[in-house]
Amino acid sequence: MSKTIIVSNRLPISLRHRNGRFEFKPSAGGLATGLGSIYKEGENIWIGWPGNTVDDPEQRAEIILELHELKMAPVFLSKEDVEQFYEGFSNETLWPAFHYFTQYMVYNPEHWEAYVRVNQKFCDAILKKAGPEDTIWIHDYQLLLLPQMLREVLPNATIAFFQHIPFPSYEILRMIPWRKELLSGVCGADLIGFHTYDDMRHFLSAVGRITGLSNESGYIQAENRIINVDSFPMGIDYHKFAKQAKSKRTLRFVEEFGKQVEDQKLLLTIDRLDYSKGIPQRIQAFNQLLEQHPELHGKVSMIMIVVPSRDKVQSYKELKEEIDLLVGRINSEYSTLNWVPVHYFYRSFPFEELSAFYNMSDIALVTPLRDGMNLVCKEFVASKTDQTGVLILSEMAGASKELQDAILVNPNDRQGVVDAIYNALSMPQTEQIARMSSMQESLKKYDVFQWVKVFMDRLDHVKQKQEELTSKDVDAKVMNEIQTSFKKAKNAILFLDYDGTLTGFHSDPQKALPDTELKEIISDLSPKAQVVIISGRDKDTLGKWFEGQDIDMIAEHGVWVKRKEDKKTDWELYAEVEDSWKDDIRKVMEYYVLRTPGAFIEEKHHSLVWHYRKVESGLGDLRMRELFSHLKYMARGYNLQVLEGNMVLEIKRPDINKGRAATAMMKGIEYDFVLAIGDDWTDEDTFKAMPKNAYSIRVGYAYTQANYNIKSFRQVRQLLQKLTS
Ligand code: GDG
Repeated sequence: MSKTIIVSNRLPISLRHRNGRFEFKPSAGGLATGLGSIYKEGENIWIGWPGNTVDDPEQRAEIILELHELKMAPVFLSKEDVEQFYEGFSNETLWPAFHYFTQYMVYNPEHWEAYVRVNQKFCDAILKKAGPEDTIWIHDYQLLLLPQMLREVLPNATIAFFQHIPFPSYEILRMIPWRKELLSGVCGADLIGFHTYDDMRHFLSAVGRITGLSNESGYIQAENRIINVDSFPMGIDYHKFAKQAKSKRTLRFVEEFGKQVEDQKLLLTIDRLDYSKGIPQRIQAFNQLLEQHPELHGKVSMIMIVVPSRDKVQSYKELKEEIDLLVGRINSEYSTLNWVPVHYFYRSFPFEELSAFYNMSDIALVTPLRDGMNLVCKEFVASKTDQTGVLILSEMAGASKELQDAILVNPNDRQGVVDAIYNALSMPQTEQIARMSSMQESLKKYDVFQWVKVFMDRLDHVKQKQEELTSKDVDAKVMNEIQTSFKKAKNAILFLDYDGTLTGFHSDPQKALPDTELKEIISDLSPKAQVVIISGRDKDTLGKWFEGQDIDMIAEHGVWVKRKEDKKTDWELYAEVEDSWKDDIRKVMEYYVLRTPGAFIEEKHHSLVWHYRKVESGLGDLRMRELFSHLKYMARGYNLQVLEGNMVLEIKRPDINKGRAATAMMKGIEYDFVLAIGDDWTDEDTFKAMPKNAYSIRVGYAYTQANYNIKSFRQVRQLLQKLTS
């Protein structure tokens, strides 16, 4: 039976040295809770680093056994791995880049090498456990290369990836020298998830620009399969927080802490020490509030919990010093004998105490400068069981997309944050309850268990979709069948499209000329079958490229034909063409060329084509859409058809197409073998026109009228070589 393997940099436990021995401390994090329903089932397992270095082989063996009992398997990292892969590339290159802190980015090739090496270590550890049919769900930015590493060894495995931190705009990503490797690494997955739509859209745009893989509605068309990219906002274990907030233990802490702060209004902030969390800016906003509102002195204080993190990294050390200084300054300026403005804790608290802080605080001030999701704000809302309290939330946190009933602030707008705190302090209770209950409803519904379920369902859906598309794959069996049938045939005809079918695309269309291999394939085939090159290209180009070959050619989607028997005669017009419409349309197209550097017009006998392959990605699509609607409007008057192709927009008469030309070519002749291969919508007309017994094949994995799909032009060449082998 197939199993599910969860993979993350850290296992949901921490391994600690104590008195020469090791002990495990389980993590109660949101992810561990949500995924508990998966990895604890059946043969499933969680693979990751236990969080400490272990060099002694005996100790390692002992740890493996103990973790096995907990349904986990360790990936051991050396001290150097931790420094270069984790602290280095992950936290000094990817983390700052993905949170838009480019000033902290380190570009160190040794760190990159370690990143590749450690991703490979994870891959090896997984391969020891994984079978070809297993599902592997990889988490987060430390393991971006892993999906593709696994895909290469397990081509049919179900691989999913979820990124917990933001995905930045292409402009930031492209600063990383290894951006292409990183993106190709993630694209080894079948499903790629982010917290928000913005992250997903940034990812798709970067993939398009850097790897050249295009997408439609979140589906990336990779060479041999589709990949789905979607947003899955992560929830929390709502009931755990709601229940804990009402528990006796927590209420006892609430009472105890309450005595110390008396009837002051409390502002709560909880973060891991990180520059992305905007901690200094928050202290400054609180300082400004006290400056502007002396009437609040002694009546409001801030509980600030900062959980130690990454304190070996220089930028984190500096941040810690800055926070210490700011807290010192505000407290020394405003404190009285019975009031301290900021209660600052640089440590973490047990869950019951954390819950007490959530429960007793009037306001949660969650103002990261950038945050993938942020669970603290959700935990605060779930813990407010009497529905009073106000959440102030940064627009830069993924959670702000869901929690629209919070007071949303721009963390860089200090006065805006000050005003938000002031408004929160004076918000009527009825409004607090209305906002809080609405947020609670949503968090209850989309909790972490729902998040896991929706993600897993989506993964099934992608696999099914892939299967539908590959069920028509030209595999070895189909290849043999086509070969046998070809060998038996007495009168065979092959309709072969050119660009994307017999050869790849080139940024300059005139440079995509046939190479020696292709010419040989055609020469080998032509004595044994009627070979028809059926293309949208103009007749002069086709004529020049296939000069001397014993083949038929149909150019411009069926406007022109050149038969092999009349080698000397010129091209024959296959369709009468009326082209008085061209002047008006050309003028419009020229206007769009002037506005779009890189665009150009190609004039064919029966059509005009607007090319945007060389236009800056994004701008090309935008202009094409504009031109499309413009031309569509004009096309009605002339009875023309506007069609979107591969980086082109073509306007032509609707009754001229490849299907019509192919039918005319076969008229009155009995063929006992018919094969048609093409890669885009213009070839769909050919496929539709084929007789029942024909083999029709579409290159790529798009939905098609053809009987089969084939991976790429390379496989087309293999198939054609096989016919004559
Ligand atoms: C990454 C992304 C995304 C904090 N202090 C204590 C404590 N915590 C717990 C909180 C919360 C968790 O730590 C922090 O979660 P966040 O979501 O805020 O932040 P990251 O750790 O940076 O997580 C983030 C997340 O992944 C999930 O996808 O939301 O954007 O950066 O659960 O409760 N827990 C205890 N004591 C503390 O003192 N027990």
